[in-house]
Amino acid sequence: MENLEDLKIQTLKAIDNATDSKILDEVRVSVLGKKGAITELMKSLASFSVEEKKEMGKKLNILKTEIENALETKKEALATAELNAKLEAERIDVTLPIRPENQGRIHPVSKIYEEVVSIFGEMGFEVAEGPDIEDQFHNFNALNMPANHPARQMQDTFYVPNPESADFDDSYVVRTHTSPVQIRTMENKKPPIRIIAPGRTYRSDYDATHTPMFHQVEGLVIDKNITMAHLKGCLYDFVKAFFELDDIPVRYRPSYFPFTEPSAEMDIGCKKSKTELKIGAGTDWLEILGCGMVHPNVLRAGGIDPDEYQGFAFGVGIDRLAMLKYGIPDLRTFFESDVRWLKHYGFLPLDESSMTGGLSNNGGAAR
Ligand code: 2NL
Repeated sequence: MENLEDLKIQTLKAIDNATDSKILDEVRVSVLGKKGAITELMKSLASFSVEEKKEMGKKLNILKTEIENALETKKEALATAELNAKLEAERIDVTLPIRPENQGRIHPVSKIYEEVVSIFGEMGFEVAEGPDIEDQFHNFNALNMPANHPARQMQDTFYVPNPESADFDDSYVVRTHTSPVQIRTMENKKPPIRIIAPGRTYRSDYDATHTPMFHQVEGLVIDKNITMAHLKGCLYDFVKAFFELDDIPVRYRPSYFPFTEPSAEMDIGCKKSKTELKIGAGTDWLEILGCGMVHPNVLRAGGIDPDEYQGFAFGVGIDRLAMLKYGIPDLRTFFESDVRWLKHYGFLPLDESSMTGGLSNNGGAAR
């Protein structure tokens, strides 16, 4: 017990000399650990007299506190030094010029997204956005898809539990299309309405042409006396601008969507061969989007009187457009975050899309 002072001097010296937190921790264990010097001394007190116990116990406690404080101070100093060393090692000089081989690329989906927004923007459409997680009213019911409607099953929906209700009808969904954004717009805005709703959508599906997260642009026009002729003129102008062609054969095939009546699918003329797809000429057809006149029930759900107003709507898959325009064969590769893929199919940051500056800017950065 006489060498308590020695123990103190030695320990404080060891703490002072510790060059990293691992060594510091070894010092702590050697003194305060289960078999540490001070711990052992504390244990040995049991064999002392009451008086001695009191005196030694007090001394040991003071020493223990002193060492603990020294350890804590040193620990903080080491942490600061280690952080500074790390920051210094990872220092980046942001004023250095970019190395061309390391320059980032704009993802083809972002590129198409900007192109589509830019084309419809030029036609007078506003961009509307909404939440990825929706209630079933906005994602389904308001779109003329009541509970037990077969289209609900068709959509392979991801459901999200509602913490406030065990009733399945109250559970949320990750939106299966961007239509709920348009329902919300109808609820909040009086016609005339002319919006596009671009964004992420989700369905439980995975193969070469389907990924569980995908991108869609939907459009909605509502005003008095809107007819299918307006829809056809608008979409014709869109495909011409998008594929940068002065003329392009189009046809509409009857289709079915719960939210439109009548409904149609729009095809564009093309020439398909084993190795190539040429858009804008030829005797083959390529499906490009779905569209139709907004169903009266949908207008009513959005608070709009169908006897006073009519509308048309359409939905386009952005990822599919990107596959077509850039000849990318497998949709799954879009979301694998492979920088080599991005370098091949991506675009340089300054290749902004605009109707006046040119949409495609001569294709991808790599071509
Ligand atoms: C497709 C088909 C479509 C709509 C989306 C829509 C939205 C409202 C009301 C009516 Cl709020 N319709 N959207 C209409 C027709 C087709 O998408 O195949 N998309 C990839």
